[in-house]
Amino acid sequence: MNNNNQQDLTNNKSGNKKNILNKKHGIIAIVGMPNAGKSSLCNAMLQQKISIVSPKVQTTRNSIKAIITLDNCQIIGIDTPGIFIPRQDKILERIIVKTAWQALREADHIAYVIDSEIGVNLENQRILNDLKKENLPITIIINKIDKIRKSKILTIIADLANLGFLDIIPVSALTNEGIDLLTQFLKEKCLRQDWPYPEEEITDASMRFIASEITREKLFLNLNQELPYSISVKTDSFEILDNHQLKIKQTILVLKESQKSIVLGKNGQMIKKIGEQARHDIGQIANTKVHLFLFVKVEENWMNKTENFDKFELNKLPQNKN
Ligand SMILES: Nc1nc2c(ncn2[C@@H]2O[C@H](COP(=O)(O)OP(=O)(O)OP(=O)(O)O)[C@@H](O)[C@H]2O)c(=O)[nH]1
Ligand SMILES: [Mg+2]
Repeated sequence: MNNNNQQDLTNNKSGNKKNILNKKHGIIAIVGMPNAGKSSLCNAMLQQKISIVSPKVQTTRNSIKAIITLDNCQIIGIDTPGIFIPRQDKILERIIVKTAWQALREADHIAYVIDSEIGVNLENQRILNDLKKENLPITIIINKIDKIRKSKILTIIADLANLGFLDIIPVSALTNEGIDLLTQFLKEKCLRQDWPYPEEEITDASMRFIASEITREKLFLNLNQELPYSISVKTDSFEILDNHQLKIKQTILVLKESQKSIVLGKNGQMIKKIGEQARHDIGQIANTKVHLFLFVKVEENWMNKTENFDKFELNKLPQNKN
């Protein structure tokens, strides 16, 4: 976590101490279609939740780094939003996809995640074709193998070999099968000298940001269909109390009054449930008791406030990747 955290997480894995001769690191962009399990994989490799997960597509909107320090090596995995073809009039969709491609700029390796239930379909082929143009080494991760028969894994491996991919690791981010192997494999790919982050750091994201994300995850998990896509969460204040507990105030932005009513729920039941779940998870991650205050606000235009998004240079999006 970076210095804005006000509350720090530490690397909870043992065995990392002292072996600091010949330090090396690698920056690995974890990319793939929406819902392939990229964030779940990041969390599994790190053995700690930093990235939010839901069964809905487009859960991740920002790239976030998982810093996995193993012996002399720092694997920096960038969890990215899913890649898909965004609708031209949907600014948020365009930003999401742009963010994923931007992560490749700083990466020196691509880990491409395929949902094994989907396999090497046309969409995966299209993205892989585009990724080849980045001239970075690509490792393919076949995820969710707990859901399919072994014979299907072999078919996917054969399909990938036909496309010229040979570095293929089947895993399950849910059961952890293959995760150690994957981490060891990626470790071998790390070539750069030194470590960009201190040994105890596990992510570049602040606890403040993760707290907003956790609440957004609970909104994704509790609200139906399209509503989560109309919602943003911002942390207005983040205070460490004298007793080391956290006091956090967050605003949930929605686009219209009817959405506000749904988020609040009958007699405030929905917002209460979301608050309880978010408070629990933030507390677990920060390892302290959390006092969470949620407010719901209608801001018709939050998605289209271009001043928020200027840095994404939307007018410069390459046509085949937007
Ligand atoms: N059975 C099974 N489910 C998994 C596995 N990995 C992820 N999932 C589930 O797949 C869904 C999507 O997982 P995420 O990690 O949010 O996927 P993502 O690729 O980050 O999705 P976006 O951020 O929306 O692009 C969630 O319901 C996960 O619990 C796995 O190995 N096995
Ligand atoms: Mg994700």
